[in-house]
Amino acid sequence: MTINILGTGAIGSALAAGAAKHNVPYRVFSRTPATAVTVVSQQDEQILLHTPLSQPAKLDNSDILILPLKAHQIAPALQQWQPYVSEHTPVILMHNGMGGAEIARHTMPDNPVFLATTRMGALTHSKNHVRITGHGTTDIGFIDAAPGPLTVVQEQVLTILQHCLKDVVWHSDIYPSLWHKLSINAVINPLTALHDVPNGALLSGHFDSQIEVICSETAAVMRASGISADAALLAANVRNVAAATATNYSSMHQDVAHHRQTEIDAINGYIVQQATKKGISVPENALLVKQITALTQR
Ligand code: KPL
Repeated sequence: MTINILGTGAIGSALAAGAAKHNVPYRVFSRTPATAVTVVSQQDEQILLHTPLSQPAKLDNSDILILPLKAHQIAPALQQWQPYVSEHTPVILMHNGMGGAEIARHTMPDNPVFLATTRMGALTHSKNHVRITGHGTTDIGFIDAAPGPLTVVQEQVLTILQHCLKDVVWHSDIYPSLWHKLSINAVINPLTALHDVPNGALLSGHFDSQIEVICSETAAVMRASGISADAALLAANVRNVAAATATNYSSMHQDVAHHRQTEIDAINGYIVQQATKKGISVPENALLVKQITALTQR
């Protein structure tokens, strides 16, 4: 069983380093020519990863395809890989924001698809240097929420991920975890990008009322989507994450700084889209989408 990791981003590289360390066979793929990444662990151990392959390889039932990519890279990546997987190849999506599940259902309708979100900290220092900054939990579950015992494939995917990442928790329904992560990203990512500040700056008091409004809009959409949510608790989670990552620049801040496409459509844009379907008004989220889009089109 080989794990096939798409991209050379921080989380994918951290995952590959975990595989390398625990003798799990792995391959890394990059669409653009790339040299091997070195991952520095929290104990300052240096792990040199395999050189990324630039072309997809034929996968069989026992291989796993993992996409720790940006939300907007999921559709082209799944389309590119679709001819190379068997309908039984497990596919794991790991991205900020939402919408990947719908794309996977469309592109690989028969594959076992898993959705994961991680609180592990990893930062790209230079093109081929990644540093692991914190060992947070990774939550994973199947695309279709299902209580009851795990299937053989689900058990295999969980076990292999647990070998690569220290702390992996299975959820019979992953959607509450994904929505809670989304509610944190919906505040920290656009505000830090718009105001050009690190995550900890959101604790200054200056952003309090805006944080409350974004969280109360998001909580309303979550409840309408069947996820229990309390605006004050969401805001408290945002503050905890901002405090725990105070000196970090959010991924959206970095995308804006490097003139890259942001994940705004999969984060606040997804909240607006779901709100529209449910007839809920979310003007603050809509404004953030507009402002970030304007910022990146300058
Ligand atoms: O996931 C993140 C991101 O930057 O995308 C947070 C949680 C905001 C940490 O920076």
